[in-house]
Amino acid sequence: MTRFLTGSAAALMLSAATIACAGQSDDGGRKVHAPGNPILADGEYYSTDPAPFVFDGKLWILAGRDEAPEGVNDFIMPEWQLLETSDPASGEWVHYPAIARPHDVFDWAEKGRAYAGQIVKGLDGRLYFYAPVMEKDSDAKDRFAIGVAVADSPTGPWHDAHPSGPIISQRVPVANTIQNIDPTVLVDDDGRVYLYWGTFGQLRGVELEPDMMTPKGDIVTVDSLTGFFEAPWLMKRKGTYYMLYAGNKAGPDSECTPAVYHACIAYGTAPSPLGPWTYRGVVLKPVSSTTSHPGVAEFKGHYYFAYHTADAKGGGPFRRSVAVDEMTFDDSRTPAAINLVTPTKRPGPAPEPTRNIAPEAQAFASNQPIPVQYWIKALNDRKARKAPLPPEMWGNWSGDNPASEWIEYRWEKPVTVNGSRIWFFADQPAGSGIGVAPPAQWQLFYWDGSDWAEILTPDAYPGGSGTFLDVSFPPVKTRCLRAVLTASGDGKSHAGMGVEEWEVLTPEAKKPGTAPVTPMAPCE
Ligand code: FUB
Repeated sequence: MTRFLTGSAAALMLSAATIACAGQSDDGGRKVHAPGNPILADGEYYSTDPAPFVFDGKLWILAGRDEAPEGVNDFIMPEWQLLETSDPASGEWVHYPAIARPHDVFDWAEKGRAYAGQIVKGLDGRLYFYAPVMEKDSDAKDRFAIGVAVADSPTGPWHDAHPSGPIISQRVPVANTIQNIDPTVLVDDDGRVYLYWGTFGQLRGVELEPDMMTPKGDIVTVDSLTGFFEAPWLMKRKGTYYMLYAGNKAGPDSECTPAVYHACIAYGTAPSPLGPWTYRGVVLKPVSSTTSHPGVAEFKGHYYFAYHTADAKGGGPFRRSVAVDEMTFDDSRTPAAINLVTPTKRPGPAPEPTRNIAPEAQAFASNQPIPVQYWIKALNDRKARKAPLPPEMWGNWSGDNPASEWIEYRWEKPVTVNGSRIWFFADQPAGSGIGVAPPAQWQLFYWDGSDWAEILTPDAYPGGSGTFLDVSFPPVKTRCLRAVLTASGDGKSHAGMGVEEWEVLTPEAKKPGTAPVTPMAPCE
């Protein structure tokens, strides 16, 4: 959102950025000043799965709340919360924590798992909240189900509008085997109501009766939206229906993401609410959290695109935070195309000088194409995690692993370096011939202008995993640096190898830079 600010306003806000400006609003919310994304950034409240809507002349965002302790890889989500503003560009928001909890609203639901919901204004003028929750007494293999609550104000009180149970589950309205979450609802201009939902590549849609909760007609299965993974968002503009969604068509040439477990936001269009749907392209590139989740609302002549990232203090894949940026359309195309959204961030403190110049290089590896569960850019993303998810590292496990592999950095111009730190991932002990184990050995080589030359260190290259392993050496000047990794094993079978982070150090610390975008030529 910083791109909405004038220079002087941005400067003023920058000086205030480190001060948490929270007071009390008239109706009990907490006033929050957000000089950019994410809106809640101090790590006190994480916010996730945004679903924006307009009510009473204000822009509201329904959000879940991530509460996973650090290092826990699970969606610990006890409740829903709201953000409200009269002007997103002002950075002035009101935050309403804990507006609803699954077991408080739905007698048939258990505590926790307050996943991605949506609030829409019904045909009777009341607000309807479509909430994925877990059924507590169900023999379904997957107990996720979609309930509907009703209220007259976004902050509630919310009551179960369908007390007999969920409107969608593995048992109702027809037996199914999918995970029934991520509902999105559109009330069309003609008063008809449509619900879509789904995850893990399964997208379903159905019309609802004017009561906003009774399914009407057949359920449609959508399989024409390329790479659909989850998080559908249904909207309509100028007669065209748009479906935004989290997609993960992984592979080296994917315009979405090269790694599974990362998602872009993609979209398709349809001439009518239940399809047929045509894939149209990418709206948002992968963000810093492994999941991505879209929501859009038109407010005062602008379209606002809400999503979540891991950019708040202490953030991560299970500690996500809501961000908002403007979304625009290219009306010269038919149907109008959604322009790629440029994510913006709040101003941060000036980066500390560093000796690590790996982030200024492009990373390559000998195992091209990299298996889609890994991500080469994780090598120099400045993040080493105690409990990484698969895409948060480079790796080579394939079931038939080679005896050695290399990873390489290429810089635009020669650099002088005299140290390096590497963090290996392992799920097997040293010496293993299966799984992912610390390499039996690793060694650095630099391109000396005509060949790869070994880097000799005064001490042996240290072994291990789950922590940085440091080496220092007399300075060398080079454009390309390689780490050659020898796999552990018994000579017949080799373990795979994984690297979470690989730093390369210059003699003196300096202001951090970024990697060039155009592909770096090899050293030869
Ligand atoms: O927040 C839990 C799940 O993560 C949502 O249901 C998905 O859309 C993803 O954002």
